[in-house]
Amino acid sequence: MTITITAFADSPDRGGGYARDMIVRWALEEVGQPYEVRLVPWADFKKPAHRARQPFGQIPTYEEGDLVLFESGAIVLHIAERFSGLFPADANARARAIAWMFAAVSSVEPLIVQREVVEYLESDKSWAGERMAMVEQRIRDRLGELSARLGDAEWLDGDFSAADILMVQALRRLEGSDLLAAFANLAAYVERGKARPAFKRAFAAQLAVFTGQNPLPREGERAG
Ligand code: GTB
Repeated sequence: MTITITAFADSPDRGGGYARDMIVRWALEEVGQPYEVRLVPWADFKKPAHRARQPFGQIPTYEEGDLVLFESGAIVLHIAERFSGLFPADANARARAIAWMFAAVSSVEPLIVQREVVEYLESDKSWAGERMAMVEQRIRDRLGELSARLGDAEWLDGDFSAADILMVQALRRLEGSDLLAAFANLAAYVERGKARPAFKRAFAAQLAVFTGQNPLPREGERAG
């Protein structure tokens, strides 16, 4: 059954793999499922046709037969349940992977998003400097906790899972700041995620929307 996702026709990240279709692309690449992409121009985001797929008029969405899903975390959860490769077989390990998925989207990423809010939407306010210092300290504290838990493990809980996709993508939002670099094991964790062939294919596919060039071939396909 054909899987179709939505993505920005004109992504503000200029193909940097930060827009949230990247999460869905990466998950689909990990499980080896081909997908089609419906590119949504800015003018169509809040139109009824797109809101029928995504009530807030955002990307990404996921369509598979009669199923229409929104929220990147829920989409990755569905992909991990539907196809093998992103969840452990053991029921308890799977429950822990789901807990880490929630941790990424509700305990780590919102703090990081706050920093972007200050940077992009509040920087002209008289209190922006003070607020940024507070927000960055909260991020440092949370990263310290995450770093302590990760220790020298490769992934969050045993083998690579759906949770690592969400966590790596959340932490990638700090690329270029010294906040991530201050925690060597977290920076290395992000690099491990980015080194995965599935990440590279997803990244190339997202970048290709921006550059108009063909993405990397998927496994088993010939380049050219
Ligand atoms: N909770 C939802 C989910 O996870 O699916 C959030 C979806 C969301 O924020 N979508 C954004 C969107 O559609 C795009 S990804 N925005 C348009 C709108 O709200 O009208 C967020 C994003 C956008 C841009 C960058 N960037 O330029 O680096 C990074 C991330």
